[in-house]
Amino acid sequence: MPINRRKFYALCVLLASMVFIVSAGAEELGVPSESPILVVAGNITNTNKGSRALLDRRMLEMMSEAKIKTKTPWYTDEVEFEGVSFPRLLSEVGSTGEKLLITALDDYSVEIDIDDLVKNKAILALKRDGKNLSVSDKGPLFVVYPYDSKPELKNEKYYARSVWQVRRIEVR
Ligand SMILES: Nc1nc2c(c(=O)[nH]1)N[C@H]1C(S)=C(S)[C@@H](COP(=O)(O)O)O[C@H]1N2
Ligand SMILES: [Mo]
Repeated sequence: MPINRRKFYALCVLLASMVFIVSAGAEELGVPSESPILVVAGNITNTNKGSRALLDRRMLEMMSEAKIKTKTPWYTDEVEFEGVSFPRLLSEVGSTGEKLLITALDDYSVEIDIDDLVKNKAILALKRDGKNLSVSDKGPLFVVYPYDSKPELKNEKYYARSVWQVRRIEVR
């Protein structure tokens, strides 16, 4: 089939629009269909409620691709956590910041450099040993580090950054 110049341009425009639609879709955060369990605020570009990003369990499960198998100060045996890596979470919300203020249901909060979370491969865990973390078991969301991966993580500094019952993250 001969392709003339007109057809070639039309094809280019079509391909360019397809690429545009796909990439725009990738940045779309979506909206929660259940009660949100996490609010992300601050320096983010992908929002779904005013200036904030509200995420329900389903949305977080879609992003959940990270696992950490480790011993911890909280359980006798080694456990396996499953959840969302910080690079994934922060790309979904379009983070433009450098630090996170992570706040829990009991109002405990801690500010952590994003670089530290990423370098040490911390995750925002949704599950432990295949089961959703309940509020009575440090859920629904728990910041965990792979404590067994480096001696410096088995330390009060990192235990204090292991925020359980997380409900809000402010990107600063
Ligand atoms: N939600 C919440 N997470 C928290 C804390 C807290 O008080 N509330 N304390 C932190 C500190 S200082 C430490 S050392 C560990 C201790 O966890 P534990 O109290 O279950 O031993 O959790 C961290 N995460
Ligand atoms: Mo602590």
